[in-house]
Amino acid sequence: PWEYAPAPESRDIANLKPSYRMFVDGAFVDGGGEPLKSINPATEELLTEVSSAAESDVDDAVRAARRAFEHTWSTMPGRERAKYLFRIARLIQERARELAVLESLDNGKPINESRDADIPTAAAHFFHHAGWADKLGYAGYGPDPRPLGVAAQVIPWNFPLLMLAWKIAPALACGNTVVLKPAETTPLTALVFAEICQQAGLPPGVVNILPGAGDVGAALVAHPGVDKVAFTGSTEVGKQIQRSVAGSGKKLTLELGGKAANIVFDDAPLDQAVEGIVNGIFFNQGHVCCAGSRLLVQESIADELLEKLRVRVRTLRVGDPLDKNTDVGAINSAEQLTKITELAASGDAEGAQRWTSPCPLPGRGFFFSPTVFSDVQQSMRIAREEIFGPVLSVLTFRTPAEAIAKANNTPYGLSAGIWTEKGSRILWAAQRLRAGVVWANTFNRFDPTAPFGGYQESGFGREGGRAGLEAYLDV
Ligand code: TXE
Repeated sequence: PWEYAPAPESRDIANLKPSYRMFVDGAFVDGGGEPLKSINPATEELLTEVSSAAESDVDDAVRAARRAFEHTWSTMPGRERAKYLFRIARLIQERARELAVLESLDNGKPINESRDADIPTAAAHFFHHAGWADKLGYAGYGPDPRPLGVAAQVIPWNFPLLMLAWKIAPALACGNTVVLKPAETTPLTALVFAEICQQAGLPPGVVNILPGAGDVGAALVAHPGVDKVAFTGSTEVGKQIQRSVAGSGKKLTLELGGKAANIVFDDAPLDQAVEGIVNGIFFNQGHVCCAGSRLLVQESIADELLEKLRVRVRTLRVGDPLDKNTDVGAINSAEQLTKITELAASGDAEGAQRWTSPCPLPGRGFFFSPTVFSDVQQSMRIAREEIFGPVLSVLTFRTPAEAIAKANNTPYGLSAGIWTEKGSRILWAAQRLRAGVVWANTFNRFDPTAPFGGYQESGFGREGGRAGLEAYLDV
């Protein structure tokens, strides 16, 4: 084990404050809940304190959003809403360095990921949706699609600012107002986003940010003043929310867990596939709903591919999220580390072969070594349950039909990957895989123009592109 401390200047770059407040009706205010303690997962040190909402704050925020919806935002011409969204996008770009460092401090993800993926993609979502705001009549939903009203949005901790952008940008473009609850372990960039809304001159009440734990999320989605609920998180909580809004007339979209198959056929370019497998499961410590957590490899090339994979995984650097050379950062919380550790132990107990990267881990903080399980059977927990960590389960297949059957043998259906040189096989497989996204000879590619969402227990509704607008419009 080795010790490190984050560079002291990182707190200054992130503009870290001793405390943060909620954002309601255009102002930063104290919430009535027990303040959240924000921990740096890479050091276990206290970063800052964040005011948390009580039930009465939920009511205030929903009322503010309703007033803003009725009096300013829904009646404003789309071209005016577009100007605000463009301004927000540009301000995210201007404050990108601050946001990236803050995201890595709060979440534990490597700075090269927050810098090159999270923050620029968040800005891209606002640019993309700014473009829609005055063109909704051309979106294919009729000449005059209407906004729904007040959107209650609950997001997870794995991509804090990016999930916020996926939720808020389309809602605003379509003329809705928003009350968003960030995850309890990662509220900080959402509150900087609130500052950006102020800087952009967004009318009060259009965006409200309520930090808090699950009880705040539950009160928010159940509030009678809400017209639309959008949730990204665990399948378990997604089902609770589905029950909570049942019969209320609220429109609902859910983006839940996954157990994606990354399928490598015997004709695949292996070195390229290895890069995609590594990206698929070790990007963001595997805290990715569409992570390629099951590798399905054709039996004839399994030994060769696994050897190449181990050689590559050995080169991954695990550790300080603020070091630009780090590939795998910290696990977001002690709870998540416990979950990963327990699920990996079930793999040992059920007879899978564990291989662990030899990279030494820091002596404190929440870290988990990149891990590859081989000899995995479909019945094992590590083949069925979402681990949401840097743990890959390797299964083999002999025929293409067997690959599809194994890939689809899951209650989830968010994403899948195919590696093959044959174009016809890509189309054949994509038609048969029950997954919202199928990547071919690549993985984890995101673009605001492309719809993203699941089948089965991975949820329903799409985010991004023209299809994503439907979730925020009455058509
Ligand atoms: O999720 P929760 P957790 C999966 C992943 C992970 C597991 C648990 O497998 O290991 O879920 O993570 C709010 N009503 N994913 O416990 O609890 C909560 O405050 C309304 C996959 O963090 O679902 C947070 O803001 N809201 C996933 C958000 O829901 C409630 C991303 C998500 O937390 C609530 C995250 C309630 N009753 C975890 N209870 C993905 N799809 O990417 C909690 N929340």
